[in-house]
Amino acid sequence: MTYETAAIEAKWQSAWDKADLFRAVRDDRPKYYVLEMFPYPSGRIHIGHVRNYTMGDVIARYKMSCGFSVLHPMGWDAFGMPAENAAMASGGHPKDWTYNNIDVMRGQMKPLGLSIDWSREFATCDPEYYGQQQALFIDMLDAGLVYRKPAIVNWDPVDMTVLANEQVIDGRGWRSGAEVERRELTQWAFAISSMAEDLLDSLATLKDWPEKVRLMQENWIGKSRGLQMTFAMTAPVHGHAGIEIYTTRPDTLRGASFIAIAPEHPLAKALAAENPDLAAFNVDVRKGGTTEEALEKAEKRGFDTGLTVENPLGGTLPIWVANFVLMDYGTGAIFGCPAHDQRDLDFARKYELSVTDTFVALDGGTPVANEAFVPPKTEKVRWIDQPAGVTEATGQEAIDATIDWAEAKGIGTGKTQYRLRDWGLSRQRYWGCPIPVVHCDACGVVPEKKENLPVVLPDDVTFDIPGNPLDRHPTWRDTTCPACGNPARRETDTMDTFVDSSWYFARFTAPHAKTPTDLDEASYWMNVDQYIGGVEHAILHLLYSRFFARAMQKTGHLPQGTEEPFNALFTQGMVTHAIYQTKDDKGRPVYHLPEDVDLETGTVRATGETIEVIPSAKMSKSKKNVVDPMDIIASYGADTARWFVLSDSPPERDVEWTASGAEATHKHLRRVHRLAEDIARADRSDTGADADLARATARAIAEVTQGIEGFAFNKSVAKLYEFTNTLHKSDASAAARRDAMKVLAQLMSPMTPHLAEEIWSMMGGEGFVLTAPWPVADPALLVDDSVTLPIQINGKRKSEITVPKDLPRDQVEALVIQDSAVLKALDGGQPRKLIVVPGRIVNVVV
Ligand code: ANZ
Ligand code: ZN
Repeated sequence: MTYETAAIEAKWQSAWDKADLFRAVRDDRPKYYVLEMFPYPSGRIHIGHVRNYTMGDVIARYKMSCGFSVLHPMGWDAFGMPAENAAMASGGHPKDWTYNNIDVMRGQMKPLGLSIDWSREFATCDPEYYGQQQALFIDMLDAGLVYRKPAIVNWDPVDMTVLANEQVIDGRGWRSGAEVERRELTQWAFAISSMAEDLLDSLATLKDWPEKVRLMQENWIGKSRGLQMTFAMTAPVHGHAGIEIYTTRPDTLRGASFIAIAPEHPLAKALAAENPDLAAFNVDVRKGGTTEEALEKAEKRGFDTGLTVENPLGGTLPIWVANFVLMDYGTGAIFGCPAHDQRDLDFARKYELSVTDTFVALDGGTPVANEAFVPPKTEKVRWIDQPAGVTEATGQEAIDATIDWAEAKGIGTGKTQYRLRDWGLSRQRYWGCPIPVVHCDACGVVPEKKENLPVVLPDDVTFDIPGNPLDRHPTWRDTTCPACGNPARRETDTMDTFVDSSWYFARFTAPHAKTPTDLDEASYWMNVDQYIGGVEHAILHLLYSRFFARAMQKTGHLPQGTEEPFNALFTQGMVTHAIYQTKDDKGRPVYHLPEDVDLETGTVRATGETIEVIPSAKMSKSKKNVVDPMDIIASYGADTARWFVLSDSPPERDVEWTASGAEATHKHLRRVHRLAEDIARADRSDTGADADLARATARAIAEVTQGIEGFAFNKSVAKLYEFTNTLHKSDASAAARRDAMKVLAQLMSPMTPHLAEEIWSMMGGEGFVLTAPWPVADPALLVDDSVTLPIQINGKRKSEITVPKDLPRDQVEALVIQDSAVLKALDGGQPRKLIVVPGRIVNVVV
């Protein structure tokens, strides 16, 4: 028989299904919950998915073999813009587009032979799921964890619609091309910043998370200690007697040359009411979108109010309205310090404001013109007329001293501040979870009654005109008030799709419960023991999930001990592929499909042009370097695809897909298959090599296991190659080789489960290789590597001793004093000195 991948893989997949091996059941085994970040149903699975799910599958299968009751679920992060965009482009319905894609992708995932409990599958756009999300929302509303507040959104003035950040391209609406404006709307927000401190402190407990992810979260939460300080107005205006600013660099106070307030600052608004120029300025500078990037890039612009504040260090400072000051951070007002802040310097140069240094480097180095120099926090510098009186001090010392000084003078207070803002969740879109509240003229905002959930999205909507179709759907939008029964209006905003993915891991523990979770099930299965996904989710998704776990505890939907829902996190690298390119006559790159180039000659087959190879690039359709996992499965089988994505590179790094690598992988698996057939037929008597093979087997078990446990699958794969070679060359007895082959099948089973089952059955293994207990290496067989140490007595070589290589020093010593030559020299006494140089020599002084 040859290695018929299609037949073998289909056979074992249906056998697993029939035996219902992947259903997560509660029993007396310890539990293990492994989860890969669930996919967005974009249309087809890509090779990156294959790598992600294969890694999860290795862990899941390994843990099953180790005797755990494993939960390994899969679902679909199914709401979001692309479905609406597709509907707008092709006239279809987002729901059809989404569920069709799910069917296609599920169909592509099944042939991979993943050990998924499909009975728990759900899509976040299933009313059963989002109805429970609505219930959770209402409970969070009761608990004060979600509230309404004014927020700034991107407004497309031509399409008359709110845009998501990703729909703003270079400051313009993606469809209309119109310059985007910032508008203030009342929006729902989750009170995530109220948990900032806990979300920060608790990062330290996440020992099995990548350091870089913890650091990214820490920076995102952005704790800083600064000074909140009031500058008295020279003359009060509109009831404003002073301007309160927030600074993280109070040490630079002496360099303050102006005050800048946000266009949305109450004083700016009050002044704009009677100053049309300022009103126009305030509107104008809010064009171009709300993204941090847009704000960062925008040119610094200001409006001089003509007003001033008193500077506590003497004189006055002018008050400007500036586009780079944000209303929702700190106090919405700053003092500008051009010498030490680049933004302030650009601003000061533009509007001819003064620039005053507050320190010089100890070596007397002079500041660079037009380049702001932030005082180093940890290095000493010499301060000039520092208000708190410091002379030579680090930035941090000067900051602390200035805060004390301001507090003593009664003009400010030290304040800890977080960069983390509350999470605005309202989206003016159709394809999302409806926010389950009703607006009533008499009662205000009223949550929908739980028995009326889910608030289901209406199907009869059109996407031919811009805006949110829910807004123009009267029979859905118009309803009655759950409190008073009078006519009322449904909230037409839907939830940010990040909400859907912030608690799905908890829902998997009881996917059909009539409440968001079933506490009993959640207590059993939570936490996720191993979470695996892309580093692109290192900040928002993980932070939101950590917030939701806490919120679900507060609202009684998760038990204690789940506030950090992911015990261990692994972020995997990408699968890359070379780009093959030539240049056209204008020097622009032209990309070629792999099948159109001849790699031996390095030319384009059709034209003979020489290609340039850009190695290991991110796959992209436009660069023609995408490999379709379905093609690989069709030509080589799933096991080849699985084995390849695990080999060559550590899982956290990128792995480059190459046709030759795939070919070599397949050849290897075919060889293993043939070897198994040979061994199954073999009937040889003992040759004496059995002990060597047993030792090689023990070492393979130990190293493959270590590789899996330590997320170094590439090392496990490398060891399996080596062990296969050993087995191939071995002239041990038929029985010994059969035993070794069975172990090889077991060790390969997490990576190439179909081939492993096939071999297991060829070897007469009982049941499934998956359910056979994971092999254990005999420790005695692991310490076979021995060394021979010469023994010197009083400097002369008198004897030698052979010991296992890793034998601890004290055990070597114990053996040395029993050596006959040593016993003789000691003559019943104790050695004066006994020195073991591990692996080298033993010196005895008598
Ligand atoms: C004076 C100063 C001098 C500042 C200097 C920086 C450097 P982090 O550290 O990221 O929290 N700031 C405060 N509120 C702001 C707002 N609403 N919009 C825009 N900028 C604002 O940032 C804190 C610093 O950002 C503050 O410290 C303030 O500028 C500015 F050499 O005050 B600083
Ligand atoms: Zn009412």
